[in-house]
Amino acid sequence: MNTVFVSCAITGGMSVPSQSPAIPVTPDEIVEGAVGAHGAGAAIVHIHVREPSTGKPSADLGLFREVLAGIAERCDAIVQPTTGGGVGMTIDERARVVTELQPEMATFNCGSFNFGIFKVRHRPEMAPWEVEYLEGTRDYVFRNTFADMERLSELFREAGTKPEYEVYDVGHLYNLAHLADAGLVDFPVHVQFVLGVLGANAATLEQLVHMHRTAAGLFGDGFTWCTAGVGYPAEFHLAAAALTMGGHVRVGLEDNLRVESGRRAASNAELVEKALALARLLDRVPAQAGEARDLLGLR
Ligand code: KMH
Ligand code: ZN
Repeated sequence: MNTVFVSCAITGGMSVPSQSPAIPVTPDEIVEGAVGAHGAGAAIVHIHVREPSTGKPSADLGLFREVLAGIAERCDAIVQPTTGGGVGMTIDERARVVTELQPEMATFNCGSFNFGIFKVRHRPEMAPWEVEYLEGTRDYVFRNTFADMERLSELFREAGTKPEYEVYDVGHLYNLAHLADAGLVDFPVHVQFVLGVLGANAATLEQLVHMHRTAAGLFGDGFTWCTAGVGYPAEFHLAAAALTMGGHVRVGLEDNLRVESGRRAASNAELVEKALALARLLDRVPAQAGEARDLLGLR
């Protein structure tokens, strides 16, 4: 309970690179960002990939292969690719990273919902595709139907990959309970409370407590959990709440670009350092990747 791991979401799929020069784009930059985050104390690195020439979010298996191998060569972090993908990707494209590369862990999204990033400020330096990508989310549903989730559950099991269940709203916990009732879930589960997405639940203490209480009612002590607050200061407010309540913490440029209210983060490592400083102030003991593997029951 006193040990805490920090996960770092390195680049993301629901942002465009002109939002910050710190967002890693090429495989080398993503590997560098992950190794830096791990060096700063992150036990898990959460990975999306982008087309190297444009920075557009991608689900290309070759890019995932290159990035996962590059990180594994240089550090011991738990490498957790996404199956969330980005706008316009099918569930089969999104799942291939699990079926083909069999990572020890990957994300598993627990419901369909609107996922709007159109309120991101348009900057003059944005390429036309970036503005189009942001604006396109006015009409975007992040699709994770029951059929998708049932299929994905089987694929995770076949691959021996542990899901990190991403819940963005309280109903997603009931979807997960439904999958458990159908025998598609192995306990203990690891749940990520992702709060602050436009289209899902808010990044407030009240909603975190409500969702945590709901999870405890559904799963008893059969779950570990983490928070990912989207935006600033949500990322660090939820981190502080999780540290206080016994949860784990995710930070990273996927979710938030600022390290202080008036200052953009220069790297993922800087966000990890701030999360770990908070952890130490609150007497939580940071876990290395090996201890996080034990906590999560990874192979
Ligand atoms: N993009 C985040 C809001 C995933 O990659 O599967 C949620 C996320 C999910 O990280
Ligand atoms: Zn992600």
